[in-house]
Amino acid sequence: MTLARTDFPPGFLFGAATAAYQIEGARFGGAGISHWDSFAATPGNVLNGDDGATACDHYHRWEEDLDLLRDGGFDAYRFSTSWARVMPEGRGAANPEGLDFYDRLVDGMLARGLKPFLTLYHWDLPSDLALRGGWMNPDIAGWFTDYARIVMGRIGDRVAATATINEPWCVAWLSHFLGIHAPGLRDIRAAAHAMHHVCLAHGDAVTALRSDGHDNLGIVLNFEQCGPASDSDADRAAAAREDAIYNRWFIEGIRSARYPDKALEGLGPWMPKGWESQMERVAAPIDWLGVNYYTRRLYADAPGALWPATRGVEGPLPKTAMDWEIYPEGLAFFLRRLSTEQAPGLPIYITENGMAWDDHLKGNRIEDPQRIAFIQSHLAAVRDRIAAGDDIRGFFYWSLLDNYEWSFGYDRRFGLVHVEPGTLQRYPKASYHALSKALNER
Ligand code: PNW
Repeated sequence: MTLARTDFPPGFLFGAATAAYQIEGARFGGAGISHWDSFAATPGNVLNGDDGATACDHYHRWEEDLDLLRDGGFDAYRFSTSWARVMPEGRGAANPEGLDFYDRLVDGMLARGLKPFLTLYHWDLPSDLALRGGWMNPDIAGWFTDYARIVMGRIGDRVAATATINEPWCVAWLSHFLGIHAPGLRDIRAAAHAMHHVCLAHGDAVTALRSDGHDNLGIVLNFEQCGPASDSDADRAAAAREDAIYNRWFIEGIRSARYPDKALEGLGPWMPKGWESQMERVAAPIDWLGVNYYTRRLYADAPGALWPATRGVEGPLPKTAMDWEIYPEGLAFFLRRLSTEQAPGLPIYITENGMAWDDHLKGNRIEDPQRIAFIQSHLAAVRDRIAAGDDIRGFFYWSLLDNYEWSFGYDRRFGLVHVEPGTLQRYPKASYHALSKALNER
């Protein structure tokens, strides 16, 4: 890696990210069942039928994992709390063992000089709430706010920054329209309701947490460049519809108290009653924005199909093991658009960026030059946007560990650190050492 810490402003934070269900292991220690437990147990939903029952066993190996971050020279760690671990039924009584775990984890970060970046919801919805309609039920705004207050009441005094929700596009659209994630629905009305309720839950939680005296509150959004499959007007319009759903709905709702008209063309008829009068709740002021960026996708018009009436088309660029095109220009595009048009003045952290690669242990080592090049090219995009004046405060690699990649199970590996199936032993990859070397140059 030719870029180093010295190419970034003083105070710029380098970190790595994980999420509870993907690494901890689930359904022990007093935790309840989440909708990912049952989704994964249903044949056909997840590659190889993998689930998060053991995952990386981080719940028992967290000290070793935090040591990896400290030894690598990282400044910060982005992690999430599991709602079902904290409140087994989603509402009502908290699980003391779960809260104690996160309390120790945060103290462990501080003891190692790592800034804790908390995400309150990274997809493991308690199953009892899913049975009540989950994100389709407007009551989720209250359920989520109560949960957020309990977590923050316990660890909010020691976290550096707090995000309400990870990737609301995935929570709402991928899960209720595309059917890829729990609860696996393909229903435009369910999706429209979830698209709004996830914004309400975010806004209400921010307002409540702020009134409890917490600060540095934000949200983590995912952005994917939506390109037209051809120069035709029809394909350009198709890409613009996807862009409105994916890259505009959430940030424009939160910053301008308005969802984009282009998305309402399709979702308007399916929205929950009275949504227009609730936009001020969505638009509660936030202190920072987390940007997750991986790739671009090309879209063609699909006339006659249900709105947004698009079809993904394979692009020409080199791809990762997810079949995602490697396209660092897209990261620069979003940083510029956010900083100049959609959210001027809002500090940005890159909260996820990384790649899956089919790397394997050879002896004790993993050579992953593709991942090193990926990190390098995306960091260069960040550096260029900082030079252009964007207020970007940090970069978190996804992910610290090879982990449970949702519908792809353990088959797709994003980690800087390999986790050997079976033994769960950790082996830092060449990319971990390269990034660590870049960070230790001062
Ligand atoms: C993000 N898509 O998920 C998540 O925040 C992580 O938990 C996940 O491991 C990581 O990216 C890598 O996938 C996404 O289909 C999952 O467009 C799917 C999509 C986007 C983001």
